[in-house]
Order: sequence, then C-alpha cells, then structure tokens
Amino acid sequence: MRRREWLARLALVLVIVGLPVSVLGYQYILRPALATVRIIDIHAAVPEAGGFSPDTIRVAVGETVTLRFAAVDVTHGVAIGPGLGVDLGHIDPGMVKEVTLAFDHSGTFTYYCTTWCSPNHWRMRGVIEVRDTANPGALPTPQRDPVIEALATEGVDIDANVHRGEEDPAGTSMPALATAPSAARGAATLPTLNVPPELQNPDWRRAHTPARALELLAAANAGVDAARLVDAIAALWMSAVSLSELETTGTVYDQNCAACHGQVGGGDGPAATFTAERPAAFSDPAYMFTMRSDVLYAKIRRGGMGTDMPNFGTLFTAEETWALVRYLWALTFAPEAVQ
Ligand code: HEC
Ligand SMILES: [Cu+2]
Repeated sequence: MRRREWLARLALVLVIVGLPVSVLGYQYILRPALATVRIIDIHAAVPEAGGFSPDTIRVAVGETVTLRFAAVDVTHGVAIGPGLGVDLGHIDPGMVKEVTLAFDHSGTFTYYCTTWCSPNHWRMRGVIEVRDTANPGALPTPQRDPVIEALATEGVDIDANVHRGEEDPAGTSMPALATAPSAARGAATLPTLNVPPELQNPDWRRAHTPARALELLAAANAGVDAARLVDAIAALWMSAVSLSELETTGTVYDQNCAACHGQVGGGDGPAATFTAERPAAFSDPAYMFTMRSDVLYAKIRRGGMGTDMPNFGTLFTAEETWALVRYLWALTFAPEAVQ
C-alpha cells in the first residue's frame, strides 16, 4: 500500500470513529463531569417495553437537575406537569431532548408521553419526587381536591351513569331538535330572554346540568321555542370562554384526549377500539346536557374505575383541568370554534 493512500485511510478512520466518539464522549463523559447540575438520563420506550426508565426520580428542593430524554424505539413526546409548563414536543428514535429544572418546594410531578405511541400510550408516565432535605422522611402528600370532596359530600357518584345531584330530577334531558345547539346563535337570543339569577351565576352552572338550567329557563320564558332556549343555554355555558384559551387547551386535548375521545369529541378516536368502555362523546349534546362541569372535572382528575379513562390529576393543575372542561363544552356547543 502506498504511503499516501495509507494516510488517506487513516484520516478517514479518524473522522468516522473520532467524530462520534468525541460527540458521545462530550455528552456522556465530559459534560456530566464538568456539569455543576446533575444530569439524569431517561429512556422512553412504549409501555409494553417498560415505558420510561427510570420511572421514578428523586430530587431535593433547590437542586438543579437536567433531565435528558431519549426515545429508544418509536417516536415519543414528553411533557412535565402539573403547572411546570414543560413540553419538549416529539422525540424521534435516536434523538435526545432535555430540560433543566429546579424545584423551590417539595411535591410530586409527572413526566408523561404526549404522543400516541401504542394502545397503552397513556400509561407512559414517570414520577419526580421533590423532597425537602431538611425533612427527608416526609414525602409530599397529594393535595386534597375540594371539588371532588364537595361532590362526595353532596352524594354525587361520579362513576354512576347518571351524575346529576339530588335536586336534578331524573328524566330531564335535551328536547329532540332538528339542529345542534349553537352558542353563537344563543348569544343573540340570550338578551331577549328572562334569565333566572342562578343561571347567570358561574358557580351554579358549574354544579348543574344544562338540562336543569333548561327547565328553569323554560319556566321563566313561557311560549319561547325550545330550540331557542337550548341555544341560550349553550351560550350561557360558553360565556367566559375565550378563543385563545380554546387554542391553548386544544393542544392539551389533542395530545392527551383525542386518541380516545376523537379530535372533535365523537368518542371514536383510534384508541377507542382498545378501551374497556366506550369513551364519552362530547360532541353529543343530548349526552352533555345531562353532565355537570364539576363531575367532568372530577372524572378528568380521578379517571374512571376499570373503564380505561386515565386519571389526569397528577398531570394538570386544577385550573388546567377547568380549561379542559370548558374545551369539552366547546366541543358540544361551539364546535366551529375548536375545529
Ligand atoms: C385511553 C383512552 C382515554 C383517554 C386517553 C382519555 N379518556 Fe376520557 N374516557 C375514556 C373512556 C373509556 C371513558 C368512559 C368511561 C368512563 O366514564 O370512565 C371516558 C370518560 C371520560 C369522561 C367522563 C364522562 C362521564 O360520563 O362520566 C370525561 C370527562 C373524560 N373522559 C375526559 C377526558 C379528557 C379531558 C381526556 C384528556 C385529558 C381524556 N378523557 C382522555 C377513555 C379515555
Ligand atoms: Cu409514548
């Protein structure tokens, strides 16, 4: 072999071997050694192959950590909640995405997959336990939820098929109508109606069904066409919902709910074929007319019992959950605003 050829080969080998070695060496040896923050590598695989590993990490209050996520099989997505606002987006196989965090108080946080990666996708979760080093034995207790407790006190069974409270007589439902209710049409009708004070109270609306509200509205507006009253209820349920909020929450819904409940709330997402029970159809006004916001909220946070409706209470804040509830109502009463 001539000398020049030999040198050329050597140079090539150096590039082929040397480049990855220096890159990997930097990522996995040099950088952790030089870093002042702890780097935690987390591998993401479909739940059938173990999900996140590790699936629990412990951090001290005040400690800064870099979480480095790598997808090992298919494309995953990673977000961390509640209330941290961390969404790393998609992570393709072989790709690495990271976030550096410091926690100023103890608590429990969840990293979760945001991409439909397998029928068990929603089981792909990991826990960050933030401990107070001054009090290492005490694990943060999960916060109590006043809304869910109030439902229990009222005697509302959120797992029953009919969730209405005592005062909502069974059998109330939406009248059969030729056209779907529309908040947009109702907004024009509302000022012409006599609206009982409780219906104007957001707290009352949170704890009552549209069906109950319709009864009261009909009693106060004898002779008005049922379709116009239903539209007015739709408008009331959509008051205080902004388009920009719907846009933000739409991303959360698409990432976490649409796989089962369907993009427009038809209850027919691609994962619906795998669930033990049929996912609720939020685009069905007759069904939603019998639902209360606080029950929807409780169901989202706590999940179903053996139905495959996951619990999201460890992923979202209370306010983010209410925003989801408002989004579900938009799927019912203002579908044009969320499509
Ligand atoms: C893995 C599939 C799946 C995912 C993902 C999922 N759901 Fe569900 N959900 C279901 C099933 C199945 C039901 C019906 C059984 C039940 O009520 O528990 C349901 C029921 C519900 C109910 C209760 C309806 C009722 O009548 O009580 C609400 C509210 C709800 N889902 C909201 C959501 C929201 C919001 C998300 C996203 C943050 C979500 N779901 C994600 C499967 C899913
Ligand atoms: Cu995944």
